[in-house]
Amino acid sequence: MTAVPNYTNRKASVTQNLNIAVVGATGLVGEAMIEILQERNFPVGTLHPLASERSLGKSVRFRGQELPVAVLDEHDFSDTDMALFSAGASVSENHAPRATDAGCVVVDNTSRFRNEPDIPLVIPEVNPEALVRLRPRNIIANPNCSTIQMVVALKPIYDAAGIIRINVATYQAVSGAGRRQVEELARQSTELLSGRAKEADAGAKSIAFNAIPQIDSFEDNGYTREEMKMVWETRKILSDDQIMISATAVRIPVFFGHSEAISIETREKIAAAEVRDLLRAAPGVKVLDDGKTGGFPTARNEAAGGDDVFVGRIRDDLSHERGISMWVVSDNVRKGAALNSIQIAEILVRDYFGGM
Ligand code: NAP
Ligand code: 3JN
Repeated sequence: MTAVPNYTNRKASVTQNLNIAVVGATGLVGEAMIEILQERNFPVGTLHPLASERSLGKSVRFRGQELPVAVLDEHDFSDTDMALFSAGASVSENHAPRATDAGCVVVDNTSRFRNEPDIPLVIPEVNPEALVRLRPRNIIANPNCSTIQMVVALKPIYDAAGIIRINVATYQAVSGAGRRQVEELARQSTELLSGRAKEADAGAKSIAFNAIPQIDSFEDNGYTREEMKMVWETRKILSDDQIMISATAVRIPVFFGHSEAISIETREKIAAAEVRDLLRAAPGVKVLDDGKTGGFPTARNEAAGGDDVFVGRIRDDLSHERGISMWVVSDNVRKGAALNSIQIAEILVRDYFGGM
């Protein structure tokens, strides 16, 4: 991993614990963030779980205590050292600047700031050095889940052989769209299996037993925003405006774990066996590639609930002499969102707040 320089202007010293706000604490991502803060023994002083008025009366469990969820609109960030935002882009738009104005550092899991040139967009295994640009905004953006697992798997190949072109099809779990969509898949599946399904409205697509080639809204170029996020974000993270990327993002009836079929064209010829060796040594990556029945990773069996990006089915692309194809799966809520944000926070604690 690239060393990250120390920062000046530290707000707190890490002999003391940090006061952390989780914005969107009752959501799938916020809930995973709180679990991971506990799992990784993050130096939390006070945890502020924040959500909307809808969550008043709810609580979250942290280190054996029930903490009441408070309303974001009413939270004063002046005593909060770091805020992990995961409540949608418009919430970040309205409240992240309010948090940074109060002296808080924001790790933002939404798309709101990802494409702004003075905001670092960080995957800790890939470009931790981008954190030197933390100032003056004090906001770090967490990439989209589909981008994160793809770039973690491709970075070692990019460094070794160069990558000119990426073609990717995603198979994305419903948890990527939030708690309500997880419940909707369960509801539709139960209705269909018990013969109680109603006809879908004209034009509406069911998620149970289906595959839907639209995630997020359509852009003018015929791609969806989810697909274009993969293009914009990969270029920014790799600092490479020339890399060509074409994505097809598909929602499938899986609860947790995104899968991706990726084909790349490298600058230099690299053999599948070499790629396997590179990826076996790569941070955050596990290779499971036995070339036989079941010798590959899947979302449900390997990825869900874990921290790694799994890679399998690594092979020479028969359609290009400098082509490699592979299958990549990871837990979209953990490495794709919550875990990546907390890994960023851990670097900030070590290099910005001065400890850990
Ligand atoms: P979710 O399960 O639907 O949860 C949404 C959370 O946001 C809830 O805690 C909700 O609280 C809170 N919230 C919504 N509106 C709010 C408001 N006006 N003020 C305060 N809190 C508000 O969704 P999720 O899966 O956790 O995802 C949340 C966000 O994370 C997404 O919108 C997206 O921006 C980001 N995300 C990023 C990735 C990624 O690829 N990096 C992946 C998934 C999600 P209430 O119930 O009280 O409204
Ligand atoms: O659909 C998925 O699998 C990933 C979704 C991510 C997402 C969902 C709602 C809003 C995002 C994101 O992180 O790009 C956003 C958003 O912040 O725009």
